Amino acid sequence: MRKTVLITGATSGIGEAAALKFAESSDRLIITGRRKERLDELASHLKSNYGTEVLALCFDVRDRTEVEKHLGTLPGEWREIDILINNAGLAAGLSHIDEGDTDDWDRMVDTNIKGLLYVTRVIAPMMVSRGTGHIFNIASIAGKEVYENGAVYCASKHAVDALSRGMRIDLLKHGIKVTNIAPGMVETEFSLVRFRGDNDRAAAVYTGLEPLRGEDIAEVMHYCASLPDHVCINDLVIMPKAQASATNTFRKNK
Ligand code: NDP
Ligand code: 8X3
Repeated sequence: MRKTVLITGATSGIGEAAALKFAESSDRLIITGRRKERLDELASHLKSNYGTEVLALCFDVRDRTEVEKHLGTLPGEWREIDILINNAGLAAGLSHIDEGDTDDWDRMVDTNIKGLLYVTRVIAPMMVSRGTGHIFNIASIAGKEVYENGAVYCASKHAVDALSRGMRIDLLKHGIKVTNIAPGMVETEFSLVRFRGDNDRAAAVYTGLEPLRGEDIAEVMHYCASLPDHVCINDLVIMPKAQASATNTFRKNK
């Protein structure tokens, strides 16, 4: 059956791959992000290649007023959201706690935790009123472990992990599923953003191993969403074969 899927952060990486995957099953998509040009390009690609019905909404998840304005006023059937993928997020910088940039900390906390909360606060009541829904929260292996120089990013993803567990309890009686997704290394724009556009530093993260691709995570989420209504995958850690923990990787030619 055709579903309505809302994906935050669909302009690149995991979110974009999820949009393409769900479009394959003729689902209707609400895609969001800050980069309007990318969003519009993806919307027209989805329409012309998959015949997808798409609503593209350009806003910053950190801005509660904007979130409420765009998602709180969805037209007609678009309010019947079956799947919410809370994906928008980022790491900014990599540094010891005594040297970290407090603006970076604000960006991570405001996007990864507060942005996810603002979106959920608008969409969850719509799901509650229909007595159905499935929320995917994109956490991270950084929400299961901590690593040197990553304290604040790891803390933000531990918060997502806790929110997934809390949401699952609060939404239990409303028939809403919550799936926490905790990927290891996925080659997207993630490292480019973390290292402020430094291509060499970003590429080095994936040198000598085969990382996950956005498509791998999209495939898994699509599988979770396709299971019978009584089945919920609560929590998934998904790693490349060459990665055993946040910091243990096996690289060839090194
Ligand atoms: P990308 O940088 O490729 O994608 C991030 C997406 O989030 C973009 O679409 C970006 O859109 C959006 N986004 C970021 N900040 C905001 C904001 N303030 N408001 C709205 N949208 C925003 O990285 P990934 O695809 O890898 O990241 C997706 C999620 O996966 C993140 O939550 C990340 O933490 C998580 N993750 C990534 C891993 C990896 O190794 N890549 C591993 C584990 C988890 P725009 O810039 O247009 O706003
Ligand atoms: C992204 C993966 O290991 O850089 O969440 O934290 S990691």
